[in-house]
Amino acid sequence: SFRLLPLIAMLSTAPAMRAEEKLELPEILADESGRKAENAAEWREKVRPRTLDLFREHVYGRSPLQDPSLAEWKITALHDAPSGLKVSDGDYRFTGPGGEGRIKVRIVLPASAEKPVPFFLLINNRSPVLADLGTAQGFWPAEAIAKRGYGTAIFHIADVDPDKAEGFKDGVHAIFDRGKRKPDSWGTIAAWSWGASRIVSVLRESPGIDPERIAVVGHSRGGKAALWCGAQDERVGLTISNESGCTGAALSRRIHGETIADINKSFPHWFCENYKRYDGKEAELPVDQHQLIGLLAPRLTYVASAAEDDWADPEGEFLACVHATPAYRIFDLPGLTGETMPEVGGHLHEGRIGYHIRPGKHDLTAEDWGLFMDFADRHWKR
Ligand code: GTR
Repeated sequence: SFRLLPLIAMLSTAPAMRAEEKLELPEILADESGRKAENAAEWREKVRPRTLDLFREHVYGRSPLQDPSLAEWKITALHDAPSGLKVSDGDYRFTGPGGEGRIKVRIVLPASAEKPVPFFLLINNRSPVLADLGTAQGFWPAEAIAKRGYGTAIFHIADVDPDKAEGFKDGVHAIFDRGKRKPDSWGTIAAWSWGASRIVSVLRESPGIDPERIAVVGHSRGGKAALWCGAQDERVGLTISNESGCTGAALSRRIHGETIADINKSFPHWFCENYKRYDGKEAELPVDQHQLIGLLAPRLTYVASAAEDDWADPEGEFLACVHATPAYRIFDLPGLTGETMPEVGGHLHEGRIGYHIRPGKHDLTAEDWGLFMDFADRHWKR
C-alpha cells in the first residue's frame, strides 16, 4: 500500500490538473480583430459591446425590449411587520402585443433609516411562498438583511416566465415575441434577467432606496439570470451569483460537473437555440464565462460556491473570477485578489470581485447572505 500512495495522489489531482492544463480561454480583452484593449476607453468602446453581442447571439439570446412603454407600478399592500421593519407588496404590470403580465414584488426596508439604503433584489427560483416573512430564513433572510441596514426585495421567476419547455407560449414570450422564433431569440434565463431589470427600474424610483447601490442576487438558475442581468444592465451596482454553475459563473471549457450538452438536454428552454450547436463542442464557443463576469467590470461582483456542489464546479467558478480580473485591471481596479482557491470556509473580499466557498451542499443560506453583506459593507459603506 505504501507504493500505491504516489499513484493515488496523482489520480486524485489528475482531473483538475488536466482540465487546467487544457484551458485555452478566449482572450477577455480582445476586440473583433483580436487586438487587446489597452485602456478602459478602448475596452468600453470595442470589447464590451462585442462580448455582449456574442453572449446574445450564442448563449442567452436577444431580448426584444427593455422597459415596456405600457407599464405601471403600484403598492398593493402595507403589512404589519416585526419592529424595525417596513414591509410592502407591489405589482409591476405591463402590456405587450400578446397580452398583459404582472410581477409581484415584496419589499422589506429598515424602518428607521435616515438615508436611502443600499439594496438586495433576490430572483426567487424556489417556492413562491418564500416571500412570506418568517418562512424564508435561509434563502431570503429579509429580517436579518434589514437589521444590517439594507433593503431587500423578492420576486418569483414564474411571474416573468414559467420554468417550462412549452415552446415559449407563456410568460413574457407570449406577451412580447412576434413571428417565428429565431436561433438567437431569448430563452427563459434571459426572460428572468429581463424581469429583474424591470424591478431595478422600479426600485431606482422608490423612496428610501439608493439607486446607485442596488445588488441583484440569484441562486443556481437564478444566479445565471442574475449574471446575465448585471452584464447587460449597468444600473446594477453589485451582481451576486450563488452557485450558478454551468452557463453561470463556471467556465464551460473545464468540462467538469454539468456540461453544455447536459444543460441543453435537461433545460432546452433556458438558452437560445444557437447554444445547442456547442453541445460537446465547448472549444468552438466564441466566449467562456469569465467574459460574462468581465462584462460586470468595473462594477462590484460576487461569486459564491459550496464545497459539496460539484455539479456547479466550484473550481470552475473560482477560475472564472481569476480570468475575469484583467477586465477590472484595465480600469486600474483590483478584481479578484488571489489566484489560489481559498480553503473551504474561506473568502476573498478585498477586490471588486468577491468570492467565497462555504462548506455544505447546493443551497442559498444565511451564511452566504452574511458574507454578501460583509462584502457590501466593505465596498459600499466605507
Ligand atoms: C440543476 C441544473 C443547474 C442548476 C440547478 C438549480 O438541475 O442542472 O444548472 O440551475 O438545477 O437551479 O437549482
